[in-house]
Amino acid sequence: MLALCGHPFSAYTRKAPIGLHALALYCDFRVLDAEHPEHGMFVATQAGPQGQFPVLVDGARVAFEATCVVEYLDLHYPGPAALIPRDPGAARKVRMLDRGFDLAVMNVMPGAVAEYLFKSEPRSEWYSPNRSQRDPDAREVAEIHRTADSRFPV
Ligand SMILES: N[C@@H](CCC(=O)N[C@@H](CS)C(=O)NCC(=O)O)C(=O)O
Repeated sequence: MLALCGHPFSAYTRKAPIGLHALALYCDFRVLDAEHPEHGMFVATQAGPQGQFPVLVDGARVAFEATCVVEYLDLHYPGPAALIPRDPGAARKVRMLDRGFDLAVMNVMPGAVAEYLFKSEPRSEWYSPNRSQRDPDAREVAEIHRTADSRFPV
């Protein structure tokens, strides 16, 4: 049985199910939260050096990195439509787009989310339930959007 460890508010966790849906695969969702510390412990200790999510669990095998989860599904559970083009040249273009979005856009957007949700505190404190909330810094958010737009104009 397939299981996906992640959190519904995590954009990368949202990316992995695109492959699951496209291939019509059922997957158990293991949410990382205070009520399921074993899920967080699994991700932190068994699934990649960074302990990040999403993580796909397939029996004894795990796949981490959202892109690799999609590739894993395409490889092991191929459907009628390929998730990654079979033609190597076309696949390269898709991978470049994927890397471009992840490394040029997705890496700056969490700053905007953090502005809305949290004070500008050290990362380790983002998850503190005792943090106080405030209005986002509009200048900071605008700067983040400008950066993302300039890197990947759409
Ligand atoms: N490069 C990773 C990034 C995953 C990522 O940043 N996950 C975030 C949640 S969206 C995370 O694990 N944050 C907690 C942490 O970094 O400790 C991927 O593509 O899956």
